[in-house]
Amino acid sequence: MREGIIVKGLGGRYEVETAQGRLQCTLRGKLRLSVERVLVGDRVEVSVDSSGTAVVERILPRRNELVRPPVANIDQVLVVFAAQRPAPNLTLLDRILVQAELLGLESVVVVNKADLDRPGAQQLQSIYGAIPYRTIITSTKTLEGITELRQALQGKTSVLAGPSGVGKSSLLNALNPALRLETGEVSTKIQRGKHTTRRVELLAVDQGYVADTPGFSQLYLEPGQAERLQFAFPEFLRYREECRFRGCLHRQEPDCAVLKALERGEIAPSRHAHYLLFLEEVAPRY
Ligand SMILES: Nc1nc2c(ncn2[C@@H]2O[C@H](COP(=O)(O)OP(=O)(O)O)[C@@H](O)[C@H]2O)c(=O)[nH]1
Ligand SMILES: [Mg+2]
Ligand SMILES: [Zn+2]
Repeated sequence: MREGIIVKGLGGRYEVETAQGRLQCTLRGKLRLSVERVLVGDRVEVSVDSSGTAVVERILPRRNELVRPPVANIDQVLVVFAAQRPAPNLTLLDRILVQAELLGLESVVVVNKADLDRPGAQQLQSIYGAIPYRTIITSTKTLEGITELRQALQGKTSVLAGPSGVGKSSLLNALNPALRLETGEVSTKIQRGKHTTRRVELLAVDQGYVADTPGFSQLYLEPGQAERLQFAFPEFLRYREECRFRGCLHRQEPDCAVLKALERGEIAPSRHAHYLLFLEEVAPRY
């Protein structure tokens, strides 16, 4: 048996990366019939017979799995935004970070296109670096930050998130030119995006993998999860014990330590505003 990782799946055929190279595999019948779907990112055992036919025999236990995009065994979410063009949408950025927190995934924030707006990039870094999220300022034009990004991806499986046009594919090309991913201007890409559905594929980057299929832009919170939401804002946690009321939702309660920290400038106003926005979505006040 050889062990490997599923990097691509198409029409019942799977590409598995092993220490001896890539194998084109089919699935053993019992795996085809099982309710559990085989996912990109799954670690598997493959048998190879004398004629060279490779078959996935077994899926090794999964650490985690994501529904959108469908990937297993994820280490982190790489949240990419641009300093400009398109201007950063912090509501969307926070939505993605909250979703990652609720799934128990680490996040790395990348502020790309620093060549277009360095002060803007630094401002984002000061907000998100303080939370703290590892925040990397990059530019595919000047190659700033590419070495640090490489280090952040090393040996991990990452899922990309972030809007169209921020430079996700350009960054992957900068890390591994052999990928030759298509890049383009925002307007043309949006039009094309309507007509193409891409499959998830794990791209090899520095002994790590990146799934270049953005998902993750919606926040799926069940109504009634209002109390849970605050735990997705790591910078709130050190204050909440000091709130006067147990179950304080840090909206306008008296003696709320989170609101006081906000007033002192220790919590970014945009972060608290988005917390309130998301709270309203999961627990509308009448
Ligand atoms: N000025 C500047 N433009 C960039 C940078 N990175 C990417 N771009 C451009 O932004 C556009 C969108 O890039 P792309 O990689 O396709 O973005 P994606 O949709 O996130 O994959 C392309 O025209 C790129 O040339 C950067 O660091 N600086
Ligand atoms: Mg792209
Ligand atoms: Zn409070």
